[in-house]
Amino acid sequence: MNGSVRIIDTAEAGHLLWAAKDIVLTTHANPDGDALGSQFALYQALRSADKQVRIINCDAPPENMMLLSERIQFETYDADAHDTILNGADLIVVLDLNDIRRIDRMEAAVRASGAAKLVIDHHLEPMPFADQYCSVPEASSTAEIIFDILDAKGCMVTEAIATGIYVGIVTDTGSFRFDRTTARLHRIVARLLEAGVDPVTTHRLIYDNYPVNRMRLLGRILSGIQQYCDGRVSLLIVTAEMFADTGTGVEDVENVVNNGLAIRGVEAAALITEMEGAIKISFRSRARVGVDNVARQFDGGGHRYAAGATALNIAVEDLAPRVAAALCEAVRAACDAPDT
Ligand SMILES: [Mn+2]
Repeated sequence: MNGSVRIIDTAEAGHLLWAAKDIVLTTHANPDGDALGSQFALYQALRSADKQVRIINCDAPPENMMLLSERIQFETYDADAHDTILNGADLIVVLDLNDIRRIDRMEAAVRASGAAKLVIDHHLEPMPFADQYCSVPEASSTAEIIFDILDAKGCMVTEAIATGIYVGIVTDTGSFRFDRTTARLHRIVARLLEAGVDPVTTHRLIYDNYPVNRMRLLGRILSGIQQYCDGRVSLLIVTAEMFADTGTGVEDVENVVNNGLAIRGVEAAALITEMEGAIKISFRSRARVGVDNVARQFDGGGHRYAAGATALNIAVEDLAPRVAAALCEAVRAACDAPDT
């Protein structure tokens, strides 16, 4: 843990939130279900405590988060409209990230703002930039931390709050199958269902609500899957050409990396996504293999079993063999170590 990062617990985080009047919530670029669900729940709770709250993100919510974005306003950052608001706030809450660079084009404005900054997050090893960190790496999701903050505060869990938290938990646990899916988490989920969450409709709106083009893109990606290291590493690649051919975008490859891990015998997988001006790498692994260290070799980071990095100034065909080699090395080190 970084020494210059001030860690606070959920009770203290609740105190800070309730002491503020004018609050901005923000999160990482290409916000996912956990980022948006956490914002949605916190927004609802703070609004019912009569706070001024705005959600300002660098990117708009994806289509499959309409169940949230139809109910409240997720504003997309525009310097002319929002810098004054960021400056005038008492508190900026940065959710679901441990590295300020992940707020992308909002970084300068958030850094420059005189508002206090609170990070609420579950990624490992937060980088110092905010005043306080409610950092809980053992949490399944940022949404689970939000639940604990609101619970410690004695805040009533309404249907709206419960829905936001549920969306965050479901998406970050891969529908209750990833690491950190605990008995405690299921007890929280029971309370969310009691508060009125409809799991059937929620799941359908998030996962069974894709445009057909996404499926055509998925077909292209999966048919090109590569295997290395005796079938223990799989690599998926999506090029700018595939996006163009199928009329899709980066938001359509969310979670696609998990297909690489769904193959028998695979211990680690990566998805390489060619974007405009950069290449995104998503890593996944299971059991003995950790990919956080692999991501760090590419200047990224994340969790043990789910991590990511961004590569610049390199072509996909040059990057792919390096990613494959790094994953093979991690698999061999973890699985082929001689018994001592
Ligand atoms: Mn998360």
